[in-house]
Amino acid sequence: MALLKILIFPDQRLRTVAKDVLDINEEIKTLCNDLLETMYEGKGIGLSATQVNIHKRILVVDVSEEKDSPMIFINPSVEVLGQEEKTYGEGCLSVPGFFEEVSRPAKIKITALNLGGEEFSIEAEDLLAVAVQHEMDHLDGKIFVDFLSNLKRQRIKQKLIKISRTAV
Ligand code: GNR
Ligand code: NI
Repeated sequence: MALLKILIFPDQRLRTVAKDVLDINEEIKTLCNDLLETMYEGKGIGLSATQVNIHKRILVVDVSEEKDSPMIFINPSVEVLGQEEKTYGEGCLSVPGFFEEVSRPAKIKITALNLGGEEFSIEAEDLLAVAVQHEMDHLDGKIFVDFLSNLKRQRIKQKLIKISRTAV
């Protein structure tokens, strides 16, 4: 097990579009475990491979209270169910210290591969739907700040650049 280094906005590597996983081998299994460990260490509810500079279509989430329900999605796809949208105050381990309201489809169906290479589908709403859509965006090079006004995004960017300059 290993903790991975998380890229911080506005790092351009966060803009990379991830590629499908072609073979679920030991390297991929280790990566999934390392993603979960890194997510738990960062007190996150989700993490994408993109955020640790590995541009493969893998995301992990755990939205449980007890932090005992890890979920792994390989090559995930999302289908929106219904028209309802919900707004949630989102944060991101790649945008530390900032929380902003983002509106997204309330109910989705996720189809993905598990570590055994088997396809599965689940329906999600509430925090799970938010987290999976937030992570899916990362795999496509998108970040939640993209949904904010240019002014807000610019302010967040300048503050994080300043912090990264100050930190050693
Ligand atoms: O830990 C996280 N919390 C969170 C809160 C609201 C909406 C999305 C998230 S995901 C985030 C972890 C993260 O950055 N995943 O990419
Ligand atoms: Ni994020």
